[in-house]
Amino acid sequence: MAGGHGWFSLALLCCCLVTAAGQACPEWPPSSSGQAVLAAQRAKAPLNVFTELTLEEHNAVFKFLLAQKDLGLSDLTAVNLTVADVRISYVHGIWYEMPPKSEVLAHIDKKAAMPARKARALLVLGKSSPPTVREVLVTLKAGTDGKPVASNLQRVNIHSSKWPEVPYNQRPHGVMDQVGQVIALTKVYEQLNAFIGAAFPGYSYGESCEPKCIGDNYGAYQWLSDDIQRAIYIWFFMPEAAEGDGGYIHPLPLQVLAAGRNDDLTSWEVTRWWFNGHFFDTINDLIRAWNADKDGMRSGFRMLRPAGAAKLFSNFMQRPGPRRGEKQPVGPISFEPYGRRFSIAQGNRVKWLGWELYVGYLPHYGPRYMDVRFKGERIAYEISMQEALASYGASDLSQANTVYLDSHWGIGASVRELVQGIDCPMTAAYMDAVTFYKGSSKTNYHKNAICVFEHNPDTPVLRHYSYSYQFYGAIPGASLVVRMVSEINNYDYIADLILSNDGMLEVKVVTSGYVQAAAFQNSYRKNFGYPLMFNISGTLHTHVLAWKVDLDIAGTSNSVNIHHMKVGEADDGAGGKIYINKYEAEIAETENEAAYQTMMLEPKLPVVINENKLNGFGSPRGYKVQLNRPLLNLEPPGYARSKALGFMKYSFAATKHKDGEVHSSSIYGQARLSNPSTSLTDYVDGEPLRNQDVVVWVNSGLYHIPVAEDAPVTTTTGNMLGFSLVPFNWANESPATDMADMVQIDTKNKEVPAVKKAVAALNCAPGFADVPFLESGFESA
Ligand SMILES: [Cu+2]
Repeated sequence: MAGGHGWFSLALLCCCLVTAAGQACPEWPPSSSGQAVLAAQRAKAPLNVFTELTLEEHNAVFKFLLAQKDLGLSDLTAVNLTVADVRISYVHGIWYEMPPKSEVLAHIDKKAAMPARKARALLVLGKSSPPTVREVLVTLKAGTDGKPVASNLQRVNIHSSKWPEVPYNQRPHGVMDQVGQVIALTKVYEQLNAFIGAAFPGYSYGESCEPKCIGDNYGAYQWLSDDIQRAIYIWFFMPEAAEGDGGYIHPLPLQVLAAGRNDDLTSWEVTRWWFNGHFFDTINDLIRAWNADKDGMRSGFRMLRPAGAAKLFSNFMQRPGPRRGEKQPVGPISFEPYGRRFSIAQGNRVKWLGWELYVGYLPHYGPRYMDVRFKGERIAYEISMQEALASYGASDLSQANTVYLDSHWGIGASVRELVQGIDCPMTAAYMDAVTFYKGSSKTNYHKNAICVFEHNPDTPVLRHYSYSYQFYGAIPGASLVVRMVSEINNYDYIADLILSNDGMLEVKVVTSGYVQAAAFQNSYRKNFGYPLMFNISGTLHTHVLAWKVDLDIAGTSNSVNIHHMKVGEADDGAGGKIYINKYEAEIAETENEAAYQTMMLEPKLPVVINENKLNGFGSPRGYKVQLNRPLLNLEPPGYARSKALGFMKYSFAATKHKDGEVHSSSIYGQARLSNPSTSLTDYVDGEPLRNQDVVVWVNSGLYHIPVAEDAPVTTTTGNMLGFSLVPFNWANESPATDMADMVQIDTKNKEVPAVKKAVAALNCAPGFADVPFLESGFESA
């Protein structure tokens, strides 16, 4: 945000000088309406090799797939699904198939023709024999009318030749799973409704439940055994006082497991019950125990509900009473005195102060940024999100078994329109996203789902005020943010790519939204979480975000130079021994030497370098990979459910680029945690890494212990995950030194032209005319 006092006060002394020199105020440009400007640009932009599939391309692929009669695909929007449709065949997802890196580089660096545009589609083939899940490629070309036409269906492996297809019951969660859930609950409806009426007087469940209804919601699902290949954990909630989506924190102490023993939906049934700390195999067992008041489960049960003003706790609405900041309801806002300093060309290519990159996304994995360049040189070929994990701890049935791999649920497909001025500053420009995912059988057009804006960090990026009052020099900080926000049901992930004017790049994700809550039990205080309200609690969960960073430092021949932090010895000047810190820099010879997790006990600073390209002082040019919050998986090695969590086995891993090693996690892990089609652990297999095309895999996470302040929704402050890429002998000095807004003042020359230029606009900004530059003056003491 603009408007830090230090910056403006600094500006205004100079601005008086500027005024004395007779400079006029700039003419303010019209307010930036990125959407209005860019919508026209986007419509005209020709496709480039990094353009994600357009609306028309998605629709062309879908139409082409439906026309392949041998696939027997149905358009789910045109079918009235019945139980008999358990084996329906449909398109679950469509996305752009990025061509192999070698083809892309030949095109963008050596002017080879643009590789053929292809789409990848995920097909759930319930009708085929045996039923299966398949991925196919489709080629896209412009038809005679210029509109895209799809052709040439190719079957492709899902990950490697080990995974030509995926077992049908490992398919992504789809509408038929919800049908199974309804069938299971319908079988026990009478008893369940009777129990709900007894345990929660006045409430009922099902179609004629009005006016006091109990709702149900499904959480994670799992492949439990070869016998039970689809199982969904369901929890019940009370939707009262839940305006603003607050049902997530009104759970009842009632949960069930609904499971299908084979792919016959009519076989689905509730196989396990949990009520307020007690487990049962059948509803009749539960009712019998309730009636007999076993272990005091009826006489000791009190369901306290919030009343009056307390009802607001789950309700994300404005509170009554005095409010802070009421007289000044808007804080500092961004202002671009000379107009926008960034541009978006070709619909997806962002340029700003020497930075250039292509913005994209995948419907499952989320944001991906391609061909990231600084001062004309490629820094990274690809920076992309790979996974967002939320894994819960609790002693109940549903929370304990909740492991979400959000790529499965669609990180990129869960974006929404961003709210101007709140989600992004008023100066932001917007880009749309188009996705086809989650078996929706339609292309979803997410307007203004990506925003781009310049941000004033209000801290100089370089700064020195001489001790002897002789000199002041500073370069204002400046950063460009590309932002996408995904709402994965209850949770919100705000994902930023942040570029700085000194060549640093940061990836940052903050979280908000509702916690997934459970019935609070006193034992939870010590292990799983604190009450949000009476008998409601969130439970401990781990968030882990994983990324792929394909760095290209001065070309694709790179190595990983690991600075191992050590203790050494030195002389104290009097013949005594002192201990000092030192590093031992070692270039990793193999992938295994560049994959590790012991960040705290054996500190390491990994740098991706080009051994053959030196800076002016003989150091290999490089970028440091700074892990901002790495997190380890505490589950015991070999634990079956950890197999799908391979992306968090290492805090840092570097592998040789391979076209077949595209992602560190798999959308097919969720449905069977013990058998993912992709795992980072498979990539670290001892290959030589020196002078290779290095790809880095990092994660960042936090332990979220829910507390009262998580209501109504989790705060973004403090919940930051990410990593940074920092120039490390990449240049000969700070790359920020060529910024035009450098401010330089010395006692001999107070009016250097750079000062005038940088501060003229600030002088003209309303409200700052009388703010002195330095109250004590800039004189020798
Ligand atoms: Cu959380």
